[in-house]
Amino acid sequence: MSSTTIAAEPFDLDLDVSTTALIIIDMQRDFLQPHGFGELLGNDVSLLRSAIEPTRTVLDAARAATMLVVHTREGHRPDLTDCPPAKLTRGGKTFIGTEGPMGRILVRGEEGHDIIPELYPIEGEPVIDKPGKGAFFETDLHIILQNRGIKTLIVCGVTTEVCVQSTVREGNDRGYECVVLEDCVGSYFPEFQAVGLEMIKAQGGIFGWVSTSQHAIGAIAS
Ligand code: TIU
Repeated sequence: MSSTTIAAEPFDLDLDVSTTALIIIDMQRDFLQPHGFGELLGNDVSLLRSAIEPTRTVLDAARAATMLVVHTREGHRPDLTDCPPAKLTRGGKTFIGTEGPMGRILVRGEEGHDIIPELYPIEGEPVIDKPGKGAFFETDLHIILQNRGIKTLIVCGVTTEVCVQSTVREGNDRGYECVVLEDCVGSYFPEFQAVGLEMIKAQGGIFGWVSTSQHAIGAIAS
């Protein structure tokens, strides 16, 4: 047991490093790299890229502490049979499965679907391929966490108001204490970044906590 406290909002949180996992959400090339799908849609990927370096420092600390590290990727089977029609043709436009700058968009096995080199998983770190925004929906994340006795999730990744929030809401409902690191998450929309973080910690931490990479590293290393 290695009990510690992470400085967080709306209040500091006690955790045990042995029952804490680092969850890195969808740090995929298509969302983060210049000339990827995200940029093709007109987004400024630098707003997401600022999360890479702080996340890497937390990842290093988690690996040094032999914490469970889980990576997720949003995407679908090449035949798209796991992609709901409502997602596939949203707004009358079809992006998923079409040819993008780094292969078929949001399709497993394609270059753009994979995780950026800076945060690439190493052996022993589960990678969760998820068809939805939340990492618990139709995946084996919950049983992986249960089998390791995980109670607390430290959450990084993109985007703050979409896949990060969906995952934190799902995790909170399953009984996990979820801490989002504000400098390790990113949004294409600065106002959503700010409000997305506010929502989590409002009302006494209605579905989680917000902290920073520095506080997380301090807690993990203590
Ligand atoms: N990973 C994730 O958040 N998927 C998205 O589609 N996010 C957007 O903000 N579009």
